[in-house]
Amino acid sequence: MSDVTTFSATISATTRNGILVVTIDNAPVNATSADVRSGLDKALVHAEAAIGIKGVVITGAGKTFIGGADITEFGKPAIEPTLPDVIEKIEALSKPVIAALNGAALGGGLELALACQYRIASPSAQVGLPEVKLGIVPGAGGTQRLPRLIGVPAALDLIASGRIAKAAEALSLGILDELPETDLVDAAIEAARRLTGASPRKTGELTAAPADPTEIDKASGKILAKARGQKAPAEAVRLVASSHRPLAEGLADERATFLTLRDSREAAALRHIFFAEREASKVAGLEGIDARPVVTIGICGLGLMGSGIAIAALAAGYTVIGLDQTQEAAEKGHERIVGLLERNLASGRLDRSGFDAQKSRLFVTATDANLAPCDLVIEAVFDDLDVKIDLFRRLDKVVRPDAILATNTSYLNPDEIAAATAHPERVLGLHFFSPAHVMRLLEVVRCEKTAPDVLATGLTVAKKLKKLPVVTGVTEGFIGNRIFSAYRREAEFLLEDGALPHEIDVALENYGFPMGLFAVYDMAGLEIAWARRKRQAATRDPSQRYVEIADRLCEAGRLGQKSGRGWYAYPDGKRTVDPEVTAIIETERAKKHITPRSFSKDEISQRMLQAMATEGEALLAEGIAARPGDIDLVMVNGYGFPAHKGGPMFAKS
Ligand code: T1G
Repeated sequence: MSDVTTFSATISATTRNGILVVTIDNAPVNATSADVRSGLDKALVHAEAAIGIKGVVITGAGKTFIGGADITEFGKPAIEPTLPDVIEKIEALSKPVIAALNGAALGGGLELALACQYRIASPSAQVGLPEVKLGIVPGAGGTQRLPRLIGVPAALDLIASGRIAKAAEALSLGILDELPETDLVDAAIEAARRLTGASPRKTGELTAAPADPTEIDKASGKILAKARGQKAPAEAVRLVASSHRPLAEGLADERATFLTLRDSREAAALRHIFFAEREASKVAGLEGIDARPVVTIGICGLGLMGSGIAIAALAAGYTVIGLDQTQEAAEKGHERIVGLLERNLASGRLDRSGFDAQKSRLFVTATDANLAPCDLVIEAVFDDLDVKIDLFRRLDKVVRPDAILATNTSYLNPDEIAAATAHPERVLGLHFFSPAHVMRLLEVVRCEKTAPDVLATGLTVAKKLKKLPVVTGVTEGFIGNRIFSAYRREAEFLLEDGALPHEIDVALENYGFPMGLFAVYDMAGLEIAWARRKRQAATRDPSQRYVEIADRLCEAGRLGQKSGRGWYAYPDGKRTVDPEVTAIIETERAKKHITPRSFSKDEISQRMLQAMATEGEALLAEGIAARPGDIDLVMVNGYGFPAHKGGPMFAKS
């Protein structure tokens, strides 16, 4: 076994056939930390000087090549050498450097590979420059070298969207040179030897053809339209579109832009979301608790929500047994689910074998007893307490005592449902967001009696369903709907105080929401909230401010877009400010002797933010939410809160 040279704690190398094979070993994702950069720098100096070394291969240990720069170092004093220093040394080396991508090469990882003379990858490798998703731009040459390698339009698509490309696409784009069938490092050594003495392939020395403005607009138009006030995507477009400049000039502009964006509030917000997503599934008290095995999932109620959950479960590899009230309803549910699978097949999201495999794991029935094999049953039936309690009591007689029962209820108290069953410790809430096969967010509701391993199972299943699980305690509306209710209440207070629906909606869209609250309200329909307000009327605290405007609208038959009128009018389907609504609002103000005043966009958005943050603080104080980041994740992933503002708790911090 050839001897190993250690250049730093995370960088070691062996020499094989005159090629220095450098391995980056910096768990968990080989981020280019200061130690990685220092070790690479020393290895390159050694390779340049050593007569016996003819070339260099750089590869990663584990399942990632390099997951990117070490974002935990952001905001701390820079430690030399910087990543651009290392990358410049790679490109300047007099001997060929080969990147052997054993896994994902993202951000700085791809930038390092781009400076190598040859890039080969394992079939599982992925490449991407996802920096815009962190509110920054590539800061180590990506916006300058990638367009030189694959042209401006293709580079724009990857950099401005931050999307990840699989190995085959990367090969066809020209980012990768080879996907060897043989051992990756052996093939890389072979490539290094082939390139020894050949004319060097230096990406930085390629010239990027000047970009055609129509190409730029085509490649970036959609992305910028979705940016909704974010700076990074537009800066990424600017840098890539001007990559025909001399390399040094482009690199200097890119680095300065990266440093400015890296220290921005927007980037801090997106890093907050990035780390919050990874914190959310670390639940106190579950360390060392194993999840129960789940192979077969029962789904009760095969309507829109149940079918969406079934699609997610089938895609995750589970067997699904769907139950509905009658065989006819069950068959209709089966049709609905297969229809969704066929849409996935038609769109290319599923290939034929995947479609057949998933369809073969779907069963439907109207007989409770057929749910006996289920390890987990999720109910998505009508949101009525008696209906759910009756169902869980029936299921108690059918499924094994260790099978888990999950309620998808949005507003009912899962503790009441659990209390009605024989084994309340096996009950938890899995609150999906509709459409359940699209929305990532999943509130995992820890009921009073939920056993730890049942909660751990909920989290494990959520991850397998490719959901973003956030644990919540039991309160009306859990985290998301409770905050949304506070946000809606504040909006109605603002109406009484002098603002109009469209003014509030414009302020929220200006802040970064994709749609204003009242427009969303009209789309969802006003009747469900009206029914809930009527249910609560008898027990409403008279000392609490209550706004009756929404009730007046509903009483006037203004139930939202479907009824043609709601907070807005919809002549020929177009959302339009309606003077009738303004008159209703003015009447309600007069009843309370309120003298209306005008509000600026900022005042409106700050009042709405404050209402959400105040409710969030209450959820933390009550132990319903474990950490502010969890609340931010729910509002960003379930309610359209702009991720580049970090969520209500971050935004008000
Ligand atoms: N820096 C520091 N820590 C990171 C990290 C990074 N770049 N990426 C992940 N981690 C941590 C993460 O917080 C978690 O920590 C653990 O690694 C496992 O992560 C100069 C400036 C690589 C696809 O945006 O997309 O390069 O919770 O659960 O599911 O131009 O991590 O264990 O304590 O996500 O296997 C650009 C971000 C950076 C990619 C692996 N790169 N990472 O997924 O693991 S900016 C990115 C990912 C940049 C340059 C610029 C994924 C992954 P803990 P994980 P995974």
